[in-house]
Amino acid sequence: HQPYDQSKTGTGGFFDDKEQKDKSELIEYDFDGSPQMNVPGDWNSQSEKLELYEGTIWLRRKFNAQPEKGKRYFVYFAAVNYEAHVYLNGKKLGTHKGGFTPFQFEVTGKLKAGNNSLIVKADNTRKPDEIPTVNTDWWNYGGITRDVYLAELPEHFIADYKMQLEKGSNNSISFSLKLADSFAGQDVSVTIPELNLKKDYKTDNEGKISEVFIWNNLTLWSPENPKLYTINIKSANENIEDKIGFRTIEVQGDSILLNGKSVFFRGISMHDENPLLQGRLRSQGDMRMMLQWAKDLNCNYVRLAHYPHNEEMIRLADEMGLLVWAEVPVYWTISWENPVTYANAKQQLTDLISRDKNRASVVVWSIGNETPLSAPRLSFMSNLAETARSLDDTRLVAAALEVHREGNTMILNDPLGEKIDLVSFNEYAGWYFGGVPSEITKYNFNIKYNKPVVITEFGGDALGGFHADENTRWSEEYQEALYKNQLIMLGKIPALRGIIPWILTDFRSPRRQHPVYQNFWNRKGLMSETGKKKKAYFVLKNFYDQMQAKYK
Ligand code: ADA
Repeated sequence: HQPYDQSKTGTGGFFDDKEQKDKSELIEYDFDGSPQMNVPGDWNSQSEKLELYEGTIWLRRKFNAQPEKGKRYFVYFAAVNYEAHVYLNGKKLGTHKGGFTPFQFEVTGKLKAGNNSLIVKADNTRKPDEIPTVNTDWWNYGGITRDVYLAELPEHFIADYKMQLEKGSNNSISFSLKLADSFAGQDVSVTIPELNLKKDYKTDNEGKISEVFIWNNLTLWSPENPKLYTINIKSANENIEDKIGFRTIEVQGDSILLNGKSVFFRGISMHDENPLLQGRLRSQGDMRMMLQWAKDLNCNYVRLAHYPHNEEMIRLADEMGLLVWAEVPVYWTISWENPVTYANAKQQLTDLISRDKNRASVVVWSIGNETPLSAPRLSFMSNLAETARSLDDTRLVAAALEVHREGNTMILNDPLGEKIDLVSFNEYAGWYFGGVPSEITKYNFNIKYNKPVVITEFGGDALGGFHADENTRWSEEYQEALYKNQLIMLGKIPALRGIIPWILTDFRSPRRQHPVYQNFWNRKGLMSETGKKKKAYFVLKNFYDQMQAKYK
């Protein structure tokens, strides 16, 4: 059972009901003899033939079930990229759009005793009005990329709960819970054994519980001490165990305060991609590897770009002590004026926040990346910012904003900056503009907002193992010099409170076949796709060691 708030749409996702009506019955083809595919797993990394495939694939799984009377059953998908049409025993359960967020269908009464057949038609065709849209700089891995569960639940099951510190407080814990229906009078107990805390509740007429209580002497969660408390939530027929950390994050002037103390984000970006396999991260081990690489670099912060990563990844970040920037795939130019596109973006943001709201590691909800200043995107983005805030006022809201240049000045006066908590932007001085690395220290900054500055991207491509002088593009020495000079240049920003260079490892990028800059691979990794450290890695690590000492 995954705590996941499905009240927003009834089924937890963005559904295309028309399509659902059109094809409600399925004639089941003979799948026997068809190739096997691992689930979870994208299809591109499982067969050479499918390496660059975008389109439709049908997947079937037969399974046994023994449904019991009085129980409810759900098929839960942690993610299918991009559009999923789901059938159980030939009957359509529904459709979901959005490649990175979870959804579920109730199958109570539809699940048979004995053999069942679950069929998913997954379609990762990119379309202009979708989120993300057609053009992105990452590979569009298709299929059932994350876990699938059959969940057996009691009648009045716990559909959702939230436990965290209230905004600005280090001892006031807000707890809320709701049952899947409005069953009143359900006994629910909450215990935190380590604190000797036990609370007994009864659900109200809406099947809900909501309380704020004071608890002093909590050990707060931080990257240095990622303290998680085991929480048990027990009702008549359910016993949920979770591990929850408590921490505060806020902005004061141009400082970011974590548990009331000024913090510098020693960040790195990563995709949900195992560079060794050139596929989505599948196992917990894969995910641990990526986060451990970030820890080895002495990061306290990861940007999980550019879409929601696996829930398991966020849980690991909680456990391993890494702050998280979580993002929705509002990337580059999308259909700003299409209300359906907006509804989709809003749904993905809502689902992300609903899924990860109990994770202490997540401190920033990012509503998008490099949305062009010239585009009619302000009301779209402002509404997303408001959505994030209204759903969760205990975290920061951010986006990678746009800068423009006048002579040697990078100017940030993007009006979206008014609506969000951090000044974040991507700039590629020394790679896409500005000459060779030694020349970029000429740049100055003119930033309109008195808010903490967290640089969301900088970097340049280097072929691991290619050595030359520091003016030779693609050499490790060029990238190394670029990092050194970026740090000098960015050091001129008084309110600099974090950097998140692009990117931890090289990654597949076959869609963006830029004739000059890249072909199939984006080589801006500090590590190659086999995990070999490039020279720039050590420049950043050294800087992070210094910043760690400075912000002790
Ligand atoms: C953009 C984008 C990134 C990355 C980068 C690059 O800034 O946000 O996804 O691809 O470009 O390497 O060019």
